[in-house]
Amino acid sequence: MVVLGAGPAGLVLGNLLHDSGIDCVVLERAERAHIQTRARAGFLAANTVRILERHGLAEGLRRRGQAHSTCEFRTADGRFRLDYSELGLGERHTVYPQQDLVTDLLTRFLDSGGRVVFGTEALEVQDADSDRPSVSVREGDGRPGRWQARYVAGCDGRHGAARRSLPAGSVRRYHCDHGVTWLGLLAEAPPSLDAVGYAVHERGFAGHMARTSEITRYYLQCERGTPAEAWSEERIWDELDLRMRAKEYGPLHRGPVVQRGIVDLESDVLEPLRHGSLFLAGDAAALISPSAAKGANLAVLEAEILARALVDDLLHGDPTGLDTYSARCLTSIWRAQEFSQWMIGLLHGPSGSDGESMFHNSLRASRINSLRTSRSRQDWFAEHYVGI
Ligand code: RFL
Repeated sequence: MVVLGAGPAGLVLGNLLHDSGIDCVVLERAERAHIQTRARAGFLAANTVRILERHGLAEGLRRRGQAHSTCEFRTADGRFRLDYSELGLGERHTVYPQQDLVTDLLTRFLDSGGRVVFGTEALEVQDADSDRPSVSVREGDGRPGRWQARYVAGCDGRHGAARRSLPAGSVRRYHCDHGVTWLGLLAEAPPSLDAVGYAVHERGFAGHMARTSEITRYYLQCERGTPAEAWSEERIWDELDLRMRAKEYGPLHRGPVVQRGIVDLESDVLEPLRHGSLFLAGDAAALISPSAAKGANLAVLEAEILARALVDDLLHGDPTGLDTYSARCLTSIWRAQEFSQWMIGLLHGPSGSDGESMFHNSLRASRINSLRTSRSRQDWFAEHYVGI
């Protein structure tokens, strides 16, 4: 078995296959230090934690992860909080930086004898429609190489070789550009709220998400095409203060911005998630905008479903799980996409003052108001916000 990519999807899959006695190798383009420090997600759903626990992969997050269950909305009409552990299914998030999860999964995989080939870029998956697919690679020293296996798992993200290798017409791609851009920031500053903060402001959205007691992620909606470096640190903090309404609700803890990047909010889904002997999981299968923090959670879920299906097929000769893999995952993927789309509509609106823009912004205010006042709306929100 060849697994492309040592992100959450590839490493959960690798661990589960290795634990079951299936020979597998993980090919990773980057070096080990890079993947162990690449900051991305932080909010793990309750079901993700259950999956990781089920397979003995949750030790680190149990020790160092922080339970989290509150979000706060700030708008021109005031602010309100939802404790989602008291709503819906009564579940919480665990805040645990993705790079720590990746480090845990990688350490466990290597310690138990798993094999990761770092610095090796998959170029193309060949003969995926046969039962001897192969992967052509560029090795660390630039030399070409080839790996062959019964199956290949494409866990190499949105721009990886798995997606590129799909023959035209074999898989459909559904795509949506939400027309919204965020400046994503990581600040060396303690969280300013004990909640996820969502600020809806006439100048655009601002978000606050704790990562650790010293690091906080912020988002600022910005013009499409703005270079990340266009904003000085002072302008970033002033704008965050303004949109988060710091004058009314208290100052933000400032600190150096240690990482920044532009995120164009886009989503896509590939259907089906299989082409012959090649299976897609994680961002390679579907990209989901970070508005609802679902991407890493879907990656873990899909990896578990795929691992079970591969074990059934390779060890017990039962291909049913592989045959139904795509349909099973797509149900969860579309559900997450629908919620993520709803969140985008909740948090962003058109900037104009023409009649249509004002109509949509008034609808958005009404949507937030029903979230503030309707218990059934809050239960629905909680179930989808933390569920996967
Ligand atoms: P990854 O993590 O991108 O890992 C893919 C791995 O494949 C390697 N690779 C290759 N290796 C060999 N050959 C090639 N040709 C290769 N091409 C790529 C890469 O180096 C990499 O190591 O994909 P995976 O495993 O599918 O995991 C997906 C998640 O990383 C992603 O969905 C989340 O980070 C999304 N996301 C969030 N998800 C959540 O569930 N909760 C969050 O709070 C959350 N916050 C976020 C996010 C994504 C963000 N970005 C990237 C826009 C916040 C941000 C800012």
